[in-house]
Amino acid sequence: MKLILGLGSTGLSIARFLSKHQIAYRLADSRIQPPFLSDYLAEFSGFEPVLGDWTKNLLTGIDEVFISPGIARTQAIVVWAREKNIPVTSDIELFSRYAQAPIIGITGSNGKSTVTQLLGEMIANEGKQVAIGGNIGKPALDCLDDTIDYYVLELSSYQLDYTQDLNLLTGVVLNITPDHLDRYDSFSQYTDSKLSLYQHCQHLVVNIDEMLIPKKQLAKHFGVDMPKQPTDFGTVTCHDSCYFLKGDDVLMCVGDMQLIGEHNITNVLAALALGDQIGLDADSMVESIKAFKGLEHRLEWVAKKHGVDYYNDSKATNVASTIKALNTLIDRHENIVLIAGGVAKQEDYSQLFDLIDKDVAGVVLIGQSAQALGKGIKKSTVSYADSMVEAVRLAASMVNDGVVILSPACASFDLFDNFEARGQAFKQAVTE
Ligand code: UMA
Ligand code: ADP
Repeated sequence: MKLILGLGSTGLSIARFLSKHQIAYRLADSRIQPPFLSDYLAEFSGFEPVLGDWTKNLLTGIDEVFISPGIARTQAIVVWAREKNIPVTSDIELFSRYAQAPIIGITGSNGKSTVTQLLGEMIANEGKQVAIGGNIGKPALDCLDDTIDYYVLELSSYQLDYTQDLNLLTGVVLNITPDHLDRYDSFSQYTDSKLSLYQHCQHLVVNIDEMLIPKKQLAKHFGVDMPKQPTDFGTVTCHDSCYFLKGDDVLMCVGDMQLIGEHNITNVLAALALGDQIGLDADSMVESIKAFKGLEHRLEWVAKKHGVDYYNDSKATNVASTIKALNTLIDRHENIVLIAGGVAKQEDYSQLFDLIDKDVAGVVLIGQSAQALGKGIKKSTVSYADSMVEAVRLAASMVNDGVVILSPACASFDLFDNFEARGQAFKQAVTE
């Protein structure tokens, strides 16, 4: 019998899959009211999950544990399973055992969802059936379908940690900057987790600008410079305009894409390199890039009100992503007010504080880390707010023309269910 741990979207997808294949399972969640309980009971009435604290008895008669990514490796149940030599496996590995079409894997600290979505749109633009899933939201097992030509999976380090076997046609580690350090013993352990993606790839796609990502022979490379090989992707600047290149061939002007920010140049290069690796046509990929508006909650322009542009970057849950967002706007606007805060993730915020003091006129801080973050900011004006509505009102009062951006550099779950709810609250406060 299998044991499913966690009744979130992953646990529910595993239960669906095992039921469909008539594989017996037990399902357990350490919470009494897990988030997907009512969905599960509506679909599987009569199969009561085990709710509440986990004991060793849960492992009796179990030959494999399928675990949700949110459950840490240090949890006693994981340790007990390993002591009993019971494999602990991710939904991603289970998915890979059954997927018939090639799988492309995308990981990294930031930019995963953007690249996953853009590559998916490139594949669809060639008339192929594509399923996009994994950490981006739709569990991989819910994507399984015999009509699919390609699967594009966003993979988190949590998912990779429980994946021993995965058959990826190609994949990329976009970048590695500190994140989730509450879950890892060290940054180096987190780095190893991200890099483990390459163990599973037949063909590697590598960002040559990233110091922490080892250069690989026989890989397809991309980076913000002239490509060294005819099959690599890069950029060139000529007469003040920047162009995407494959080898020496100009593909398109960077200014013709709708995405803004240097980080998105890298994201587009990654999607181009992956698309090329699986044989997509360059002209068709260029069409997709030009049409791509970006995802909600990622440097998303919301509205202009009384001369002030409002941006929602709620998905910026770590320091690196907020720095990228600020640098993008600093290049374009004089006055910037930042709304930040939430649950800080044991990161070093000093680089962000320096940038704020240098180039950000004012900051409004929210959430449980607000006071701690406020102590690090020395020159910019700092205000504190108890709600998003108050934060937006305060931010608006601090700027006449310029920009207000929500880019929290923190997780959302102190005040909101998730980053989407936080972004929606911001947009609602702006538009109302
Ligand atoms: N649970 C326990 N005991 C614990 C911890 C959790 O029983 O000690 C239970 C919870 O009660 C809950 C379930 O486990 O019922 C939740 O599982 P989960 O946290 O793994 O969440 P899922 O709903 O299965 O969503 C997961 C990913 N969540 C995490 O990795 C935390 C989703 O990524 C992903 O979209 C989904 O699988 C589908 O693949 C979210 C995320 O925040 C967006 N990811 C992190 C990130 O992007 O930074 C890694
Ligand atoms: P992920 O899925 O890895 O969280 P997203 O594409 O959802 O990545 O973007 C998350 C946040 O990171 C957004 O705030 C976005 O503006 C920022 N971001 C996107 N791409 C990059 C990148 N390559 N480097 C740094 N920050 C990025």
